[in-house]
Amino acid sequence: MITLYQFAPVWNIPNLSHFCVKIETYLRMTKLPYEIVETLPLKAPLGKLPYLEDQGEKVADSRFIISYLQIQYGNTLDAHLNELELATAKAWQRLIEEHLYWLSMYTRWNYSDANWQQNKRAIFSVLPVIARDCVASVYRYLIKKQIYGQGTGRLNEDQIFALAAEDISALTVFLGEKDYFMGDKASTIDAVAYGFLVNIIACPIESPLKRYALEQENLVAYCQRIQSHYFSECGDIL
Ligand SMILES: N[C@@H](CCC(=O)N[C@@H](CS)C(=O)NCC(=O)O)C(=O)O
Repeated sequence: MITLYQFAPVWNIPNLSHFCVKIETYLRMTKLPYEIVETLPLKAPLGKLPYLEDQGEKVADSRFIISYLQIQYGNTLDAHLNELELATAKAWQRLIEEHLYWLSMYTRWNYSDANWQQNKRAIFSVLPVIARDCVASVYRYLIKKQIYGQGTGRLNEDQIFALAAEDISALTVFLGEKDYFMGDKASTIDAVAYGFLVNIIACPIESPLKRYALEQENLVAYCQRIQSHYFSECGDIL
């Protein structure tokens, strides 16, 4: 049995981690049976979640988790895509995971005290009260260092939210009237896009990024469609 290690669920979305939702969505889209172990990144092989255990092997990093699952169980989800479509999907994946992700991270860890309190409660409430504040402060320091190192943390808010609007607009235009990113059938890029968009649109982290994304009716409907289909237990996204 595949075991997926991820954060405990909070809010009305599958997980507060964009990358964890990506993997759980992929598992549901491919109908692979799995069980979940709730944990924190401290114990993960690369210090990050998600990671997965299967047949005695630990696989870390969502990109390598999907490669592993494709090799072990077949790449049925993307079988209908041609080379150009696969290349296009890969470029979107990188925009979402390597750019939009950091803008979203900024809204959780840097942007406002209200957001930080939400984020802190969501992640660290699983810890004993005595350790919670201290671990949360250390983590906040480390994650803000990552956001600064990646570059987003060096920009001002106007610049950050201008970049966010560019990413969201690009996604809105590309999705257009389609049901899924690459057409009328779900593929791996939809596990990615849903994982990240639902973590912007449907969680209580307020910012111009969320407000702008909520204005894009097709993206909101897309998240609702995927959530209703694959995560009906989470209810409606809004
Ligand atoms: N490239 C990794 C990124 C995973 C990642 O950044 N996970 C975050 C949660 S969304 C994490 O565990 N961060 C903890 C840390 O950086 O200390 C992947 O694709 O899995």
